[in-house]
Amino acid sequence: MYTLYYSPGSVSIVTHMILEELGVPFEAVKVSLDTKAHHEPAYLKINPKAKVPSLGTPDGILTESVAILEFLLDRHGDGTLLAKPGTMERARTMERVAYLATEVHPLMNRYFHPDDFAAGESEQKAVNEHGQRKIVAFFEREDAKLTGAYWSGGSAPTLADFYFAAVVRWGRWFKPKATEMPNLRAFQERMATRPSVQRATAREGNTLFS
Ligand SMILES: N[C@@H](CCC(=O)N[C@@H](CS)C(=O)NCC(=O)O)C(=O)O
Repeated sequence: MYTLYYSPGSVSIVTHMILEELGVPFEAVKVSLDTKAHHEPAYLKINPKAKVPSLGTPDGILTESVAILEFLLDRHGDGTLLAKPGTMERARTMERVAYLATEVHPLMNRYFHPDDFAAGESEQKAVNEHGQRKIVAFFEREDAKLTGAYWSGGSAPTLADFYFAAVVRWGRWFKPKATEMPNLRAFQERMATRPSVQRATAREGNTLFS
């Protein structure tokens, strides 16, 4: 039995969707970033980095989305969401996941947390505005490229598509909204039909569009 520590709509939604997709038993524990629950002593004992997600496992707590996702899929997956180690197919999925996790997620922080990048108010405003331009350019490139059903080009989504759905969801904050770019909207609608996505988002009280 696993325990997922999540905050609605944050990057923990990726692990949440994958747990549902795998159909493994887990308990979902809300750690709301809005109420700063991630800074409470009880949670800091679970994850001293004060971030979500964290995953409680029979062998201890695991943090960092990429490590958690790889662990869950290696242990419970059938190779569809993440191919076997040593295959180029897996390397391509992980290449994409690494890009989203280490380049795109931090880029979003320029918009959501400009105070992490500059001290003064006007500098923060500049970080936020420049961040927005880069984020919109990213989504426009992605919209132009995503002409097939999924990023992988296959007929079924991989881990990279679940991660990307979380990123596109954040893209609704920008102008133009990523969720209204034609190919990204079609992708998001496709992902939203999956029962796993519906269960995870319903528990979090949101959707892939809200
Ligand atoms: N490297 C971590 C980053 C996790 C992360 O940044 N989570 C955000 C939510 S999207 C968080 O917990 N933020 C709380 C804070 O920074 O105060 C991962 O990929 O799991």
